[in-house]
Amino acid sequence: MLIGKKPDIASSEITPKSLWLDRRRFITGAAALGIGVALPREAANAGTLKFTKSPLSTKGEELTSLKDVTGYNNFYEFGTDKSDPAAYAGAMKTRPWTVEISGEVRKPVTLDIEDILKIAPIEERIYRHRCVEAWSMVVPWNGFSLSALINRVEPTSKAKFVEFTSLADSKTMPGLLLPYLDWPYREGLRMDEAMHPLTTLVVGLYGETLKNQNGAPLRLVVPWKYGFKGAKSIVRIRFLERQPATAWNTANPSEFGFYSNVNPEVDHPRWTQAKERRIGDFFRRPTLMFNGYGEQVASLYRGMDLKTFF
Ligand SMILES: Nc1nc2c(c(=O)[nH]1)N[C@H]1C(S)=C(S)[C@@H](COP(=O)(O)O)O[C@H]1N2
Ligand SMILES: [Mo]
Repeated sequence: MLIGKKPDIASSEITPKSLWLDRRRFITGAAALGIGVALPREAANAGTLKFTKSPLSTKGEELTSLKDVTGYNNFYEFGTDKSDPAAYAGAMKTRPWTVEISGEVRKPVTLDIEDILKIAPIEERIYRHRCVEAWSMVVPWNGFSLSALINRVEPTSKAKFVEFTSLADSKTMPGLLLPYLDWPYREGLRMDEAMHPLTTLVVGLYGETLKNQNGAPLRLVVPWKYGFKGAKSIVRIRFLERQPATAWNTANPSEFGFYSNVNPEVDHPRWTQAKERRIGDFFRRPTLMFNGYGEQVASLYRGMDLKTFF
């Protein structure tokens, strides 16, 4: 921008000094680690996201620490221990990354992650995050409503469900060798659930791009459903006329339903869902119907028996 005004000035002189200092510090650090220093200057800032605060955020809840959100994870492709994803997911390559959007849409497209980041303004959305294992967190996710992407590809009238497929890369994912699930990880939503504004495509948390263990570069978050509905590291979004098979429902249909709405009245066959342990707390707390989002989403299920459609 300044170049037009002062064509004689060297770029090093118009770069704010603080940036150069940061860059120097970054390069020194990278060199110490033996990483090549021929990185673009942007790399020094890679990871920070610009965002606005969403009115959809849950209020009055204490945030779970960044350490717990990034250190206590379920991502079975990297192992079943809560510490496995943080330990092993770093091997997954998240650039370049494309997402195939196909099926019952007028405009099927394969989008680069860089273009997905520009679909809608990134927001901070603080949501309760409830795992089917009866623990919970409160996470400041960064992302935007899935509906923004859906509107772009113009679903046909036949599109009744949306299927999400995660990456399955045997070179970097040791968990694929084990038969917990029928890989790749797949999840699904009914079209009206997918279009609900709370349903979020997440690209970051705590104002930084997602770490691999949380599902970089793109994952789903559906705050009124158990955490497993939130497929990580998504490579395909497909629009379907019929309800898709999902990884957990296929593995154990009596334990994991398609809907998976957080519901304290429908126990998992092997444990109660009436209470949960908030990570960081000692005592358990009562679980809220629809994870506390009933006011926004209960109408989606009017007339449905939620014990049958669990
Ligand atoms: N691809 C993939 N996505 C996944 C999982 C997984 O094992 N593989 N685990 C699910 C489960 S059970 C939960 S509770 C959440 C955990 O998300 P978090 O680790 O970011 O808290 O991711 C969900 N998405
Ligand atoms: Mo979970």
